[in-house]
Amino acid sequence: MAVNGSTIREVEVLVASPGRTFVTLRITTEDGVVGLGDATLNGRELSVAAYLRDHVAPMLVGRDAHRIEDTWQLLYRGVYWRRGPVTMTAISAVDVALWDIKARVAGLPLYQLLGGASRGGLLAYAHATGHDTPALIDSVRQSLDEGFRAVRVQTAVPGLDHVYGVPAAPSSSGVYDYEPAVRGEGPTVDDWDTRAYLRYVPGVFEAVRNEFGPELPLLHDAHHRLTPRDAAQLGKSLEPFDLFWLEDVTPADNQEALRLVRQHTTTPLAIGEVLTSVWDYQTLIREQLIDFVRSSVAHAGGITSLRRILDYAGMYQIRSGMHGATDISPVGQAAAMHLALAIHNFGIQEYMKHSAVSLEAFRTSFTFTDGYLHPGDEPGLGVEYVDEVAERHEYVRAYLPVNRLKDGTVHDW
Ligand code: KDG
Ligand code: MG
Repeated sequence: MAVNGSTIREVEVLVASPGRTFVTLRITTEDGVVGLGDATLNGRELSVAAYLRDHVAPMLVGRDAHRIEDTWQLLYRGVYWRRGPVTMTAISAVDVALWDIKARVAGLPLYQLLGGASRGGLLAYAHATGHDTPALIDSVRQSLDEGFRAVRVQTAVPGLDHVYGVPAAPSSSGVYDYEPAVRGEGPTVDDWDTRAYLRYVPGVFEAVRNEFGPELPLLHDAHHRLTPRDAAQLGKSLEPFDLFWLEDVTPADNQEALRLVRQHTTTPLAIGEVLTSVWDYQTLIREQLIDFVRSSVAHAGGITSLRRILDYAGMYQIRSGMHGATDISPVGQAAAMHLALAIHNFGIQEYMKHSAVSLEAFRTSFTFTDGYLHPGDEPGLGVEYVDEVAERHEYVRAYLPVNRLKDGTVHDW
């Protein structure tokens, strides 16, 4: 292949733990234009790093960085083994890095290449959490004070010691970071009791509604832990509190499970942060079993692929609600914002702020004003990777927690 300015000269896989672990792909062209992609797969980070370093990088060097669609197809169809989070996270990182390069060469913010802005800003939701209802109400109020206009509500459940979405110990900061409490030898253990949860949660939403009134959009994440019947009961019992969405009520592996849930409740449903391709959504979208697509740019094959999913969803009035927890790096979050600004069927954007140390390693130009995000107008994604800072934070192995029932049985987390 003849070398020209846009030929890929170098592909680097950068692994560091500035506050938490991120894997970042950096592609550089012969002209010295640099593109970044987020390759972080929480708790399994090194598998994607190896996939990229050992298998993908050698294929990319010498290719034209502008051939984004062809590169996507090469890495998807061309390897025979399709889908799965490791492959799709690797493809995502390459795709986003190439879009970053293309936009930097054009001298335009990426959203301009995706069709331009469809709105002025992106309604974002915060995470609120508490060990009891007064603490949760304080946490919601804190989010509103920070400017948020939509809030996800997670709560401890009496009788359970460690529950998804609630900090390990009562803490005034209320921070829950999806970084395991203990880095190192193995996962920490959460505990679970569906009946206790189903009894408790409606009262929490009643208290939050009573405190903040009917307008505030409220969201909740059941994090894959219910059967379809349990999920139907939860959706029904939350109807009086008018949720913006109820997320991941059943394990996302089984699309048909949502049929039963849908038949029994009008509470809007969001699903998909572990789904990685349009095929994972085929039944969910075609049968209109969901209202929001939760996949992230970082795990569902990048801008090229998530846009395909969202265009398909748009035909069925299903909107975006891209995953934006802190394990999506600032690169992945910026990519989400560019895509979300451009598409027509935007719904809401999750926005968990990164720690100060993470934001020293990634210099971002996106903004959060009065509850709305904007990706900014720097050329490309608008994110710079600061090697000197990242290199000071060596990789530390970490695990997501596991979830067990009272008798010790492993349950969905
Ligand atoms: O890596 C997993 C986390 O990002 C996930 O558990 C967070 O469910 C989540 C959410 O809705 O942000
Ligand atoms: Mg979730």
